[in-house]
Amino acid sequence: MSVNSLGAQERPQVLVVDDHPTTRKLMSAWLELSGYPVSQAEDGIRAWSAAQFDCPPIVVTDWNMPEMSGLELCRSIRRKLCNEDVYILVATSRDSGDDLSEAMAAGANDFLSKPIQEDEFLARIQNAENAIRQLQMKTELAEVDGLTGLLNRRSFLERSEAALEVTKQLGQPTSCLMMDIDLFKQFNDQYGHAMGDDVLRLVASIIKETSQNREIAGRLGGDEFCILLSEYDENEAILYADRLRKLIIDRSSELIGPHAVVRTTIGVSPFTAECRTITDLLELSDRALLSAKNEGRDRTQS
Ligand code: GH3
Repeated sequence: MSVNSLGAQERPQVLVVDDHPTTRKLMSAWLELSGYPVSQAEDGIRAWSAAQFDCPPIVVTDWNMPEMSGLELCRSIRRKLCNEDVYILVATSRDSGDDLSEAMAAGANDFLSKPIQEDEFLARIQNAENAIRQLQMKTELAEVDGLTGLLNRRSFLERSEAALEVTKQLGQPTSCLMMDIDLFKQFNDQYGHAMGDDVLRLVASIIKETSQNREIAGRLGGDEFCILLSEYDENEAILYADRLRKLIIDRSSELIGPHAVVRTTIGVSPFTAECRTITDLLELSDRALLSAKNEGRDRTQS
């Protein structure tokens, strides 16, 4: 589902399904003129094939179509794809109260009577877009740490577990990095909690800046950050950790001043035969972190 990637100015993709070419083309033209990316399907079967591959966030479908009706398409998206996030609008010349109930029971979000008027159609589509944006916000709020914008503990663990399964199957290395800010309580006491928050945001922004597709980063709580590094062996992970620590020292000095440089300690662990799950891997990097702290902080240790 593409809600996760919908930018503020970006219109969501709409799939228009209708076996009547004139109606399908008319709806598509209205949408395109309003800036919506549109894909078209001339019947339910073709729409279902497209939806299984990559279901757009909004589907507008006719009801009566040969072989697979609009309502069968609704049921398939909801039950076979288990996708509750797609907004489905049924546009039909059937307009009794029973028809409306039947469409809703099949999983439609909205119902539009034919012949369709442009203003009403676009208003309903705007309504669908609003619903999708709200869903996107809720999803982000549930997954992301509010202060830093990194993943929260729960979603970090979920995503890391999935990524770990992939690299395990492909036989690629994976490493994990656990980072803690040195003497952060003391920092808060000296410079204030608001400045402490700035430091947490700074650390997160450096992590985001230095990571791309192979890294999953989360704030596990307080001043503790964790990064799962897919396709990194132990040495590559240590190099990455040292680069992060140096950037944090440099940037915090620019942000606050050379008297208040922020230093961090990082524990690194590779995924080895002795760990089976993401929790085992995190435990290993946590142990490495503890050992690095006991050695005097401000270092990376594996
Ligand atoms: P050590 O080097 O041994 O890890 O010591 P520390 O002071 O960094 O670690 P400790 O666990 O004792 O303290 C963590 C501090 O992090 C305590 C708490 O005030 C601070 N902290 C936790 N969450 C936040 C936050 O959201 N904002 C700010 N500013 N501080 C936070």
